[in-house]
Amino acid sequence: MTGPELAEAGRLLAAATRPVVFTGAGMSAESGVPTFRDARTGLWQRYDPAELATPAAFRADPALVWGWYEGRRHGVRRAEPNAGHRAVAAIQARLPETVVITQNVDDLHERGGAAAPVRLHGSLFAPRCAACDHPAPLPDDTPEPPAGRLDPPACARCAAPVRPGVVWFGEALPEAALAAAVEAAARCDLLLTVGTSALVHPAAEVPLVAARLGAPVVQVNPVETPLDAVCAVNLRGPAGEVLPALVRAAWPGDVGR
Ligand code: BV8
Ligand code: ZN
Repeated sequence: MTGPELAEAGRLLAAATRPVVFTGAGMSAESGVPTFRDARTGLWQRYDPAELATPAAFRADPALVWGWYEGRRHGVRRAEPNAGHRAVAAIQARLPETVVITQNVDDLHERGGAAAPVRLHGSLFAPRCAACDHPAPLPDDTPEPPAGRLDPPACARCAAPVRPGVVWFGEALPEAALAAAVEAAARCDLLLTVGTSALVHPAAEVPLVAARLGAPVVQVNPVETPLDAVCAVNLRGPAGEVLPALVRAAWPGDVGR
């Protein structure tokens, strides 16, 4: 990727001191982690993810939902951070006040070198009791992903089923994470939104907070999204290619360092 858009985005990044990097499933697509829209294979492909990712689905069929999440966790463990994740870490290394805010439940930002992303929708690696919230140990890894339903483990404290540590539709986001995200977006001098369709709320409002307060918003996405209108620059391409090019455009001197 070259051209005036990249040069302009590079200029905005080089001028920033406290950027926000806001990411969605597209950030991990090139690592082989399916985006939310196409996150279902096998038994689960006949279910709408927004249906599966709900407390009601877990109550109705805990083994179906637990199996789905264990399959996703299995996949993420076998995935590697991509050049996009590493570029985000490079931005943070260059600008220590960078705040990474993610909707993703994978751990690829951390494995890509980014420090403490703000997790709006939880993590696949933080199971807890569905009744008493007692943290539960991660089940051992298995050579093969679960082929179908898988009974969730029982809570060590109250024996209720253990659930994935993610935020389901209809559930409130973790207050501290949402507050940190809104605060970072309100004080940022650039917001980079990467690989999100910006359809799920309240997360989708984070880039709008930055735009409303006058910070330039730069979008990285191969296709148009509802955020296009508020963006100073739209970089149409995959994160794993565009983000390294953006870092090179911002800090040409760093190439090869
Ligand atoms: C709540 C964890 C209330 C689980 C997730 C306002 C308006 C309308 C609706 C609502 C509203 N407020 C609330 C709602 C309801 C609902 C909602 O937003 N529904 C939507 C569907 C309309 N929101 C909720 O239910 C939220 N909770 O409101 O609670 C409440 C309040 C107080 C007290 C009690 C209750 C909770 C929402 C969180 C749900 N959990 N994830 C799990 O992962 O299983 S959401 C999940 O879906 C993800 O985390 C993410 O947020 C979303 C998927 O979006 P993306 O990440 O953007 O992925 P997607 O596949 O859509 O798009 C990928 C993009 O990447 C595409 O644009 C593609 O072009 C691009 N791409 C592809 N490849 C690449 C790429 N980009 C770059 N590079 C590439 N290589
Ligand atoms: Zn319990």
